[in-house]
Amino acid sequence: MEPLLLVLIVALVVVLGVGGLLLARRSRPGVEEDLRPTPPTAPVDTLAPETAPDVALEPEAPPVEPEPERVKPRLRDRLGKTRDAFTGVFSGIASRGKIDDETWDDLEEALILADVGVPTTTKVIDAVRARVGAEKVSDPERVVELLREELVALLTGSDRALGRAESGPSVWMFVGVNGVGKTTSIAKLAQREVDAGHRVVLAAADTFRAAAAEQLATWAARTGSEIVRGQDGADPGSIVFDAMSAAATRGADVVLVDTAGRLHNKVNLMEELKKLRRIVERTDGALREVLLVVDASTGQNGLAQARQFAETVDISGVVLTKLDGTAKGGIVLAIQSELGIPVKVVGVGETADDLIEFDPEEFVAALF
Ligand SMILES: Nc1nc2c(ncn2[C@@H]2O[C@H](COP(=O)(O)OP(=O)(O)O)[C@@H](O)[C@H]2O)c(=O)[nH]1
Ligand SMILES: [Mg+2]
Repeated sequence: MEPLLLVLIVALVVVLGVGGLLLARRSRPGVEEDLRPTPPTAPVDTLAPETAPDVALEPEAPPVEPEPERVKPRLRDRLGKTRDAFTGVFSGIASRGKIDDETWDDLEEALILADVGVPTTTKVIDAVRARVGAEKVSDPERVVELLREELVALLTGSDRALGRAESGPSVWMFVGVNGVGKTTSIAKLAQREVDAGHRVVLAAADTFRAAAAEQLATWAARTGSEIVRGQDGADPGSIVFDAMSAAATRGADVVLVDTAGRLHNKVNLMEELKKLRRIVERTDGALREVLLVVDASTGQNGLAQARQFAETVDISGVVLTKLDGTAKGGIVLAIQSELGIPVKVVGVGETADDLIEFDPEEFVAALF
């Protein structure tokens, strides 16, 4: 009789234990929170399993791979193709020794080819021409210098700092079409914030694509951020709401909201963004940025997209991605001058460190 009793007791303990675990996991039906701060480099699934209470905890598992060296990218080094396109033209102009129609044609062509766009190109060239006339300039090198000054002037004067709430967590929403780099940009800004000693919560409100939350969770683990995510198809609004409450409870500094880039039609997408915005705005002063993410390599198409978004959702700034490897970097100028929306940060690669604060002087200097 005794072994049977023992077996029964063991079975009871196992059933109770498993039941308890399941209950704990199901207590929040819609939204699951994973708010454990994770070490910067360890992927979630390599975290040590829970150990029995009387077993000493290992301080921290040593990283399997050596950490890749973190380098701060320089705009100058990453702007390659746009830079090459410009510098060739400028040295050609300077070497011809005089200012003539060809000078202006070459300048115009360089700007158009870099996707600065016709209105902005015309505006800039006209301004340079006027100064060449007024200052009686005859040296073509001076023309290039004046162009440089006009480009800087076109870009300066905007506030590019990302907004901070006076109290409580600041919410930054990221919007834009599919594949432009929203999730990656969130990772980059999360990394920057974590490096600055801030506590970051990522809200996985792109529930349209099954893999989206998974991608964000990987970045959360890599950057040392926390994530609030839902089951596939969960309501993005409830995720945003939960992320904001979690952030407030835990004293987080920023909540970065990842949103879907594609719904079955544009009207739905825009309506959903407006709804998310309203949810954030229920907390006074929390919404500090609605950042439109634009892929620089799409050039003038990116500008058209930006215009459509800006007409429907109030955009506070642009994150311009993929400026590395494109010759269309002039899109920065078009966005700023045609839409009046400041480019706040730029993406220049695929790692969490490949982010640069946009600085007009530095950008223009990198082109020349
Ligand atoms: N070269 C480069 N690739 C980028 C950059 N930003 C994002 N990407 C890549 O673009 C692809 C789409 O990015 P993702 O963040 O998933 O776009 P989302 O659909 O808007 O969230 C991924 O392969 C990223 O690695 C960038 O600044 N430079
Ligand atoms: Mg995404």
